Amino acid sequence: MSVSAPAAPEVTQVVRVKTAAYDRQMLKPRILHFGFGAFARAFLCSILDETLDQAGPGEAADWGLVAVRLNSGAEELTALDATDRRFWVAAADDAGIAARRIDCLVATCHPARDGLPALFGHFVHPDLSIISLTITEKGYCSRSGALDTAHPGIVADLASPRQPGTAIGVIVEGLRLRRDSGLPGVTLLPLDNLPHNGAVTRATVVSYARALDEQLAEWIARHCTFPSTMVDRIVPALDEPSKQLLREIGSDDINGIVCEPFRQWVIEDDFVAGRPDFVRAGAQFVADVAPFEAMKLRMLNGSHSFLAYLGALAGKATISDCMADPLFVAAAGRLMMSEQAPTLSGLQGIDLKAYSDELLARFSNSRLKHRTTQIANDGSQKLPQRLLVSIRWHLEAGTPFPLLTQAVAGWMAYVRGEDEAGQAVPVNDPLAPRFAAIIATTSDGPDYVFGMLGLSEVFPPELAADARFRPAVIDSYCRLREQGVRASLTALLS
Ligand code: CS2
Repeated sequence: MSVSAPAAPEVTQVVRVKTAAYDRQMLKPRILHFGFGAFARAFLCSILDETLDQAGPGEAADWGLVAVRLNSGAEELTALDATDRRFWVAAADDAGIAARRIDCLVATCHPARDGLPALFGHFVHPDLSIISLTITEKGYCSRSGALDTAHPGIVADLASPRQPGTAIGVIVEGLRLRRDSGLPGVTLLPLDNLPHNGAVTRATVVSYARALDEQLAEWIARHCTFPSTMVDRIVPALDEPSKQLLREIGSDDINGIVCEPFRQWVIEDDFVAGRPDFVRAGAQFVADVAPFEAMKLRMLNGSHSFLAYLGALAGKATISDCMADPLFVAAAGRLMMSEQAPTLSGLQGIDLKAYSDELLARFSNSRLKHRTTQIANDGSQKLPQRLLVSIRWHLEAGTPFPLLTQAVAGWMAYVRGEDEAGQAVPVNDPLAPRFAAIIATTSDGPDYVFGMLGLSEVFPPELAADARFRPAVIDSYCRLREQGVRASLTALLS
């Protein structure tokens, strides 16, 4: 089956359509990507494809990508194979749509479909240079930046390292085979919203390897690199609203992805086996990504989580629905400028007010149906770097942080599984069974908040016990439950 180009839509809007100019026959399996979901397609693949298009004369445009998924989604990879591994990325906003056909995929692989040996075959390919990751926060099996040795997936993989199930276990076994084949090291390139994601990847991979084989750990540490990156593009899951938009522009591509036009990639230039010149597609190489990561995680992702929990509780289905409500716009703007921006440093030349205004405009993009309940997923993995790090900053500085507290209280209310109208909301989180146990054994109020603060994976004990933080969360939570989201936000903004 081929992928047909979007046709001109009936509605009045600008639609631009582009297909790759480079020679697909030249592609080699140089990038092995884990976690091939919507974000990888709309971010890494679109940047890679544009980079390949702009290769200079005589330069080999050979950076093909192998798409891997380890858990769900084997059928999505099979659907990609059926379109010759081509798919459309439609960058949409209220001004129009720019669609590009992506050609850079050279293979797909899922161990449940193809077998583990097929996956490990990609590790021992001499052309492999980069292993990139969009495995979400929980995929790193880390706790406070180090390998979580009690993680059930890690425990299982360490007991049976030749049959791994986690990304960390698969990568280490794959690198072992690579080393044993006498091949050189590779770059491990994380693209997930974790602070110091390169260092976290290094820590988890090397510690896991060390638990099995000290020499392998040494080899990885010496021969592989782990650049940190800050990634940014809003890409809703490929669900019905995205498919509807694709149909509106005449695309019948079942693999097509809708995202926003904005894209930002800031990368540490530490690649051990070469890299595409991503600068050609707008990426920025810097010596230290940390200030950019902190800015994006706190300003964008922090307010995303704030809007997701409080918005979902108030019955708002999407982020743009939140932005249609002046109360939520004001609250998100205040959170960014009064409570997140002051915590940032090392960002010479960046105007944080302009950044915050741009974020509010991006959130307002009504073409993206970015569900609040999607962003609400995995809060236990997201709160520390999006909200709690800033709360700790304010506690040290002695400054107020009412909206950050409100977001934490909103999360606690959300994971009870119902919005304010009593409608069920999905609670997808690795700690969901723990939430359920706390809900079952506490009364709804301060008792429940105490229980939730006892989740040491989320709240470091000294934060949970802090004499300013603990009563503030209890107050916020109780007000939220008694008066609702609107009244609580109105009171905080007055
Ligand atoms: C979102 C992010 O789902 C979430 O948690 O906050 O996926 C967000 O859309 C991206 O980080 C934007 O770059």
